[in-house]
Amino acid sequence: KGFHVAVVGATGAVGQQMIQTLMKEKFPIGKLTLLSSARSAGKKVNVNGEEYTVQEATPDSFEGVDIALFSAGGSVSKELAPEAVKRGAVVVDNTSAFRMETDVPLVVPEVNESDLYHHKGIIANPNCSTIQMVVALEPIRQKFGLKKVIVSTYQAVSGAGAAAVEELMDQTKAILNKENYEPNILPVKSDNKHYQIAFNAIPQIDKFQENDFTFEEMKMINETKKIMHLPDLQVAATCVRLPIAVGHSESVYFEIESEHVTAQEIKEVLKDAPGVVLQDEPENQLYPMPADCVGKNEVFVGRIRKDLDEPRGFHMWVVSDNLLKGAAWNSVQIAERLIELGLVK
Ligand code: 11C
Repeated sequence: KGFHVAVVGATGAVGQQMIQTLMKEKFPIGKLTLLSSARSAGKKVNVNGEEYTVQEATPDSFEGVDIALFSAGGSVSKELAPEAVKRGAVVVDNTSAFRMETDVPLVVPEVNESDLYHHKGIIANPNCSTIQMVVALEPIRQKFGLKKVIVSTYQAVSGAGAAAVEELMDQTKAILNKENYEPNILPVKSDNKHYQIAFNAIPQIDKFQENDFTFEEMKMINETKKIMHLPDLQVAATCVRLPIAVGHSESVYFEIESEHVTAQEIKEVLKDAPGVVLQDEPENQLYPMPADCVGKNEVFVGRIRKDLDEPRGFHMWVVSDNLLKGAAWNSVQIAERLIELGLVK
């Protein structure tokens, strides 16, 4: 049978990719319902040549829905995900609303698929920059153990939504044309100050927390420990926004438990790891770059080197399409796994 699938946030950067991914993956859809906040309701969306009118999401929108993919912001999820569950739907939520709740599994299928068995209606999809990092780290942990991770990110503006991509494009044109412009979205729409992103690097993604890390950095730290079931893992992150439309990159330093492991052994593990494409041939200048990963589901890893001082330390470069593996594809993949494991009614 086909499933009744609802996409909440259907007009957003991630929602659009969710619809395309459902189609590309030939997801077993019996009925598709496209929902949004009141602001975007009424917009038309074309799906495989068929025009859908996006409806305002209300509790009753979820009557008869089997699987609901949410990506319309944390407050929409907080209000409506429990309503969807009450009406019998399984929710895959792409916001940070429920990620750290103990009875909500936070899932990256390549890493902790078995956590799906404990779901109580809501499954959280992790933050994009966390997902691509744990896909690369988990196979290394399985073989060699993992003690410490220090990551610096180089993140695309689409992580902040479609309007941020528009801001980058408009600003770039304005600067090239020597025209005036007023930044008003990045780094964080609701924060006090806004800065130029074109031809710049902004070391702030999401709001600052009391400990002077940003919320994006704390998401990478806390979500990594939860997904990998390593509460004592040492993790630190610095998250930076760059003038790139799509594709997050990360410089990851990690320390393993085992000694005497070579960079070649790390490469061997990643070569066969699920969801990973190894692109690491310095002699041929082969390494991952965001421009090459747009539209692809995998996580690309390269620049693997052993640290010159720390015998258990390594460096690697990890790139992925933040809207696909970082969001839409990971959500659809969770939904596919739920069906295959018999966890959707
Ligand atoms: C960004 N990582 O690049 C953020 C976007 O918690 O799902 C994803 C926010 C989230 O701005």
